[in-house]
Amino acid sequence: MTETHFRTCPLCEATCGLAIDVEAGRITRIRGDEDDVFSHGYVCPKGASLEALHTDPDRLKVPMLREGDAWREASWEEAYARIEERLGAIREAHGNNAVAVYLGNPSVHNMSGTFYARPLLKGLGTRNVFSASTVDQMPRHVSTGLLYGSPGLIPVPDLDRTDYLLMLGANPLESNGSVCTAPDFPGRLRAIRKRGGRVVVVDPRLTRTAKLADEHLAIRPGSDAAFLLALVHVVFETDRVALGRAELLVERLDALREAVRPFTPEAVAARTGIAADVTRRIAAELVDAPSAAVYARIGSHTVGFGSLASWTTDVLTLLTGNLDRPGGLMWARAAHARASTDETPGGRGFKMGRWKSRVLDLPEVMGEFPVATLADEIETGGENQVRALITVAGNPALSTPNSGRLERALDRLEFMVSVDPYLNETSRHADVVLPPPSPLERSHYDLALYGLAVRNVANYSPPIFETDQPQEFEILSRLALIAMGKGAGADPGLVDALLLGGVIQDAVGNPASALHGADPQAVEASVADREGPDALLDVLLRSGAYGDRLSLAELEAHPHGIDLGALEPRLPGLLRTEDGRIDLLPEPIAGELARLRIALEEDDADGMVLIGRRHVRSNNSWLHNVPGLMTGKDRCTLCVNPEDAERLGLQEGGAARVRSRVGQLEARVEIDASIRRGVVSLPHGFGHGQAGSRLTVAAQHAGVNSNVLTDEGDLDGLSGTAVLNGIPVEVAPA
Ligand SMILES: Nc1nc2c(c(=O)[nH]1)N[C@H]1C(S)=C(S)[C@@H](COP(=O)(O)OP(=O)(O)OC[C@H]3O[C@@H](n4cnc5c(=O)[nH]c(N)nc54)[C@H](O)[C@@H]3O)O[C@H]1N2
Ligand SMILES: Nc1nc2c(c(=O)[nH]1)N[C@H]1C(S)=C(S)[C@@H](COP(=O)(O)OP(=O)(O)OC[C@H]3O[C@@H](n4cnc5c(=O)[nH]c(N)nc54)[C@H](O)[C@@H]3O)O[C@H]1N2
Ligand code: SF4
Ligand SMILES: [Mo]
Repeated sequence: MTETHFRTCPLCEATCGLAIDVEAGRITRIRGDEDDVFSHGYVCPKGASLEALHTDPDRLKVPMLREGDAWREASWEEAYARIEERLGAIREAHGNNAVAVYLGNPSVHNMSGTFYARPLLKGLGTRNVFSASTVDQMPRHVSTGLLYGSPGLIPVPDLDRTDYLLMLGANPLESNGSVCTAPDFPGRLRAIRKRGGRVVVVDPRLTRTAKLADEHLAIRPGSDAAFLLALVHVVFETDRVALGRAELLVERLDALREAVRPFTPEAVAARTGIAADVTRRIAAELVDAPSAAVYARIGSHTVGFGSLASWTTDVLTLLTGNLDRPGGLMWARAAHARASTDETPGGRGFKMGRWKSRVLDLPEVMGEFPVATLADEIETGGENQVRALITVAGNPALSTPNSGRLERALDRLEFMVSVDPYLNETSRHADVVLPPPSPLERSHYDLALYGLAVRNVANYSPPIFETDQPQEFEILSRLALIAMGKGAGADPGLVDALLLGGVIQDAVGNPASALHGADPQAVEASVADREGPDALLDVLLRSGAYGDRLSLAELEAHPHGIDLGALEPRLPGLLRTEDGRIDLLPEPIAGELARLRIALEEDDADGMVLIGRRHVRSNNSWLHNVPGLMTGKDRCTLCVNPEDAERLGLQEGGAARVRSRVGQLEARVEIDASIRRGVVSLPHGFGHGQAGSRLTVAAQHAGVNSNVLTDEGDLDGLSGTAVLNGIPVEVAPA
């Protein structure tokens, strides 16, 4: 008998609904769930790979312990005991900061990671916290914090209603979208054009997304901030500022006008490679469009002025009257979010740099340091040196800059723990590896992504299969208890109780919550039969923005999800700046503007630069072990423009040596007219087949690691995010 389970795919940000057929305990088919309220049947090739992930013989089921150079399987109790002993000794001798933590990307796609990493961090009491955010979206958090007072209040382009989308540094036809949750992003883009709207893509490569657009601007890497500022300049110059819903909220409009005066389209054209008349026309189109949204992602953010670029996307949207209105940039209202206190703008405001990193004096942002400086903290002796590391759902050995140096640093650690289902390039350096269950063995609800969605949606999936492995929230709880000094044998339920107590307190104390005034013990009793994250989620839903009608039981009764409607205006109530207003020229931005003016003068346009790319059948570093996703031609190639290839003497399929300030590698050449002259592109997440790892399929498609070339010394000025695009390189035949 076939049973069909409906489940949200947890692999990327698109949150597609899957229909998974199971027969006698085995998956027989995975397809898109036609009835899913958000994705309507859309899937990408990765969705179906959940079966292969689940049955992957390389996926770990029991903890692995290092004995010298070899691995052996261990019981959970033995693994926790080893961790307690070693971490305890290191912290006792060297203090809390001697233990660092790195949280990787999948921890955001997983309720365990989202809820239970915090008690671990709290228990450890370390300032050495790092995450994939500083090789990704931290610039977006910084600009969001500066504009709206809280780094989580990120607005998204209202894709389904916009008349004009200016998209920079994003390739959703491969990535399926980022910091903008929109299943079938490609279809939503096509729909803009079908209803008579216009899509403009700014990217050094003529990507599949750019091909779908009305217009492609092949910008020079690293110059998006300059281009966007020139657009702002033109909006002022042509006197077309129309603030719309932000009219009574903005401050220092005149100061901004002055600050962008130098960034004329002519002044930035050499840097951006975009002709001044094109910039002027795009600005005019933006202001003339009935509605417009400016959306930028990783190609614009992981560069030297990434936070400035991110800030300018919002400011441009705001100045053209498109902030917080249908078709512009808008805010989602997630079902699990605190019941709305939208009526009262104001708050504590956004602060960064409250403390600094030990070695390079880099400011913390959102309580963490740039992962680019992790190696510094491990290698540099002295008080507070990092001697132990815990990685959760991360593969920094492949995903962070100057990975050659980081790998050497990992070898110097006195102790390392990885919470990870694989022995891979990172966990091979660990002393203990703790494997969580597969995605199909846990419940799922997209805590992080529904706050970034282009519609208000809620969808919960129960686990499909049972498992003997502890759930990841239990693993993280056990680590938290060790960190709190309660010992490896303590009851993990203590952590659940701690988290639940906090959530219930908020729920009953918040006047806007449907649980306001309820008896905390009664609320606790009402979720007594729910496990870990599910209990927390239920209380959040019942006390959230739709708490009068939503609960976990209600979501369980709707396996295809519940549509809560199109995005709605949220200003001014959601603003969390101290004065409840939007400062158009905060001091950190003024500083970046000054720095950019100098950089524009110093620009030299001669050398080659490296950028990254994604392929729809990849997911950063960790889906290369799925055979079905690795068929077809080699994807880890260096794309080179035909004119550059000829000038440099590179042959199709031949080997090129690529050298940067920090490293070098050899890659196979793919001559590709779609890439801008002077730019080469290599995907990240490859470089498999390392000794001590156990990724049989990935090792057969090893490829090379592009982060051997990226420079840990080159960071976005405000957020400390690594520069991963626009790396100066020399390219020659190998
Ligand atoms: N298939 C697949 N999907 C994924 C992932 C994956 O690895 N594979 N990863 C997921 C993750 S973690 C993320 S964060 C998202 C990222 O999602 P996206 O931001 O859409 O990422 P990319 O597809 O890498 O697109 C970035 C684009 O920026 C361009 N670019 C490079 N430098 C510049 C520049 O200086 N300026 C401009 N304007 N463009 C530039 C590149 O050519 C590329 O086309 O994707 C997610 N989805
Ligand atoms: N050059 C260059 N570098 C980049 C990028 C780029 O565009 N160019 N993109 C950057 C971006 S956007 C990101 S997000 C980072 C990603 O950087 P990371 O998050 O460090 O790396 P991932 O490749 O996502 O590795 C995820 C790890 O989590 C494990 N894992 C998978 N599922 C689970 C789970 O449920 N629980 C646990 N505990 N572990 C799990 C996998 O086995 C793998 O080891 O890479 C960044 N690096
Ligand atoms: S686009 Fe693909 S990987 Fe992303 S959620 Fe949908 S099916 Fe999963
Ligand atoms: Mo990412």
